[in-house]
Order: sequence, then structure tokens, then C-alpha cells
Amino acid sequence: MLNNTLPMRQLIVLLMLLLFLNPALAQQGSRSGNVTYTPDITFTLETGIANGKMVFVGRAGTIRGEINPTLHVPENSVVQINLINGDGAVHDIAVPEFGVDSEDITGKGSSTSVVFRVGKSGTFKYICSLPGHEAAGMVGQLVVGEQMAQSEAEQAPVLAQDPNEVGEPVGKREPRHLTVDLETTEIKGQLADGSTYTFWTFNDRVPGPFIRARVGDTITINMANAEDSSHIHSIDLHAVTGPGGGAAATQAVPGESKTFTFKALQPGLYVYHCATPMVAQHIANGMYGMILIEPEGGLEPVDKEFYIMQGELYTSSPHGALGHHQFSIENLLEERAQHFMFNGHMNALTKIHRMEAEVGDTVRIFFGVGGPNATSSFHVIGEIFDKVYQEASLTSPPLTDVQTTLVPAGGATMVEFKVDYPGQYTLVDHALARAEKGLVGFLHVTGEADSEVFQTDEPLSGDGH
Ligand SMILES: [Cu+2]
Repeated sequence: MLNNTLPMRQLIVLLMLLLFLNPALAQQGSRSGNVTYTPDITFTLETGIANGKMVFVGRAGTIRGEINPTLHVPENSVVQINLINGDGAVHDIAVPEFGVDSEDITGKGSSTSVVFRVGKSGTFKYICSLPGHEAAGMVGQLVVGEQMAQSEAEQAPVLAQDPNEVGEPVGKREPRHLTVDLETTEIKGQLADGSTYTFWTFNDRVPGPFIRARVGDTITINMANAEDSSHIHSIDLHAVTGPGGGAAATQAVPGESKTFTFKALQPGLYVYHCATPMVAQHIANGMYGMILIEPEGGLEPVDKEFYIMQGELYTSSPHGALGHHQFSIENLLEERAQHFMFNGHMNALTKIHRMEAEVGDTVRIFFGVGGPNATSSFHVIGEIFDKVYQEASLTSPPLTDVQTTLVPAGGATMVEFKVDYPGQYTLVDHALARAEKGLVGFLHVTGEADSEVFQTDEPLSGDGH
């Protein structure tokens, strides 16, 4: 027995060693090519017949349903094209300019893909390289580079919500019945200069409209999902007491309208969002906003009010890439955001919309996090919050003299501060890597500089000086 056991042990150790070494060997092998290709952008095409011609049809994303779609890609990006055989004939996908030619695919449902780097800008063709197929209609354009992408992005609508759109304060009025009409839409809009994203919205804005009511109001929400939507949408308002915050009653297929009515039982500043699976995707794509339920008698009047929401986007191309950014489910699930933004656009609060106040004004910011995942460390550079209504509780006494306040995903805060000195004040999430991914806003303060508050030897550049 003993004699048998020893060699067995040695054998096991040897086997384990081999297992241990093997992956290392394999890894070394794959490193022999000095580039690891992970695509920056992916397209899926399907072969088919349209108007009596052989064609490629876009399968997903913005090219879905398009015949021989033009594929826009940033310069020097790694592109993946998947091809699915939709008609049963023999086909392939080739981009001759980049020496790309896939294997042939035969039989309906078979597929292949090619991955390549586009090393130069310009307009190139992609084709099926089987004899006669290009002539029969299987040809489309691959557009590489900035200028095309930029001019195309400029034509896309700006969906960034105006932070000045805060509605009418309720004042001292009695409770009443209000009706709010919302439409859910899916539109390709500007993400930054030279880039676009297909946002999902309430009323074509990110965030959706600021809804303002008072405690005791009865509110009817009419939610219509646009005819040309591709997905079911809904709304869950955190101000609602009832099933799903409204989501149970509002799941609407494209072209459908849903309605429900609720009573605002508790004051507060509440987030609303789409609550249709995958909820995180619907929220990331822009389906969030806020509803303010003012206490009886209304909030204290202030000089300036602003409506700001933070969100993050998960795309297959990196922050800063030009052209159309596509949603990446992998990055969403890994919580690896490529972009962070206030009010639905990289430039929403820096170039597109202007937030202004005068020295001596009291400023109130309704600040919420759509998310879907990141918590905000909300901060205004060069200012101190006089009051923070923590977690947007309007019935608790506010914190006073606060530098940075935490705002959870799906939560909000209300902050107030008097502006004492002119200049450009920068709004950030103090997790400052996010500023590098687009999360910046400006508050412009004009008026007289009081040297008791602040003084320098040399004049400052910027607003109000
Ligand atoms: Cu939705």
C-alpha cells in the first residue's frame, strides 16, 4: 500500500504543476502578436434581400433596420463587424482598404465577425466579396474620422435640460389637482462636441421636466410612450405612495398611453425614473428627473433656483471619442462609466445653458442623482453651502456650513447659499476623476467685488472682474 501511494502523490503533484504552468504557456503564446484587440465599436449586420437586391441590414443600435448602413467610426479605433446570414446564401464581409476579409458563411443563422483597426480617416467601402455580390447590392460605407462625425453630431438635437427650468413656486395656495403629461422617447442627441448618443428621455430632455407640487396635491400622471420607441417604458416617482411608485400602472409599449393618480402625502425633493427592465439601462440612457413636493406654505423664497441632475453613461467607446457612442451592457454591469454628466450633456452647464446670479443673491440648487450607480460628492468650488437639506428632507432642520454633501443614487439634496463675491464657481462631484469624464458645471456670479471677502495682488481673469 505504502509503495503504491508515494508514486501516486508524485504523479498528482506533477499533474498540478502541469496545470499550473499551462495557462502561463498559453498566455505567452497569445502575447506574441503585440496588440490585443478589444473593439472600441461594434456593428452587427445581417444579409438579406431588399427591393430585389442582395443587401446588408443593420441588426442593432442606431443602424437597426437600415439597408447597407453607413458605419461611422472614430479614427484609429478598433472596429468589430459581426455578420449574420439571414438569407441562406453564401456570403462574407470584407473591407478591402484595410485588408479585412472574413470566412464565408453558409446557411441561415450562421455568423462570423471581423475585428480590425482603422488606421486612417476617410470613406471606405465594406462589401460581400463573393463574385457578383457587390454588384448585386452588397456594399456600404465605412466612414472613419473626425470631420464627418463632427458635422453629423452638430446636426443632432441638444437634449440637455435647462437648469433654469424650475417651474413656479407653489407659494401659499391650497392643495389642488394637477395633471402632468409625459412622453417617453428614444432619440439620438448630442453627447459632447462631435459625438452623439441615443438617449431615452421623458419629454425629450435629460433629465426630464422638473415637476413642482405641494403636499396634499392630487397628481395625475399621463405617460405616453412614443410611437417610434423600440422599448417599453414606465415611470416610478419616489414621491408616490403606491405599487412601484407608479411603475406597476405605467408599463407602456410603443404607441401606448398609461395613467394613474396619486396624492402627495409627504413633502420632499424626489427622483423619478423609468422602471422597466433592465432598469439600470433605462436610467443610464437618461430616463430620470425630479418632482418637488413643497411643504404647506411653500419653500422660503430665494433669488435663484436651479435644477441639476447627475448621471453616468456606459459606452463601448471611451470618453472623448468622436462619432456615435453605443451603449455597453458589459460596462454597465461592471459599473465602469465612460462619461459623467450634469443635465444630459458634457457641456450642459458650461457652454449650452448658463447659470447666473448676482452678488448678494441667495441661490438654491435642487440637486439629484439619476445615476444609475454612482453616488455624488456634490461640491461647489469656492463656495460653502449655508444650508444643506440632507437627503432632500425638507421637514428636518438643515445642516449649516457644509463643504461637500453626499447624494445617493436615486436620491437628492437641496442646498442654499448666498453668493458673496463675483466669479465663476465650478460645480463638481468631488470624486474628481469624474470631472475628467465630463462632470463640470459653472455658476457665473456678477457684481461688486468686496475686498473684505477676498483679495489678490493681481486682477483675476474670468467673470465679474
Ligand atoms: Cu424606459
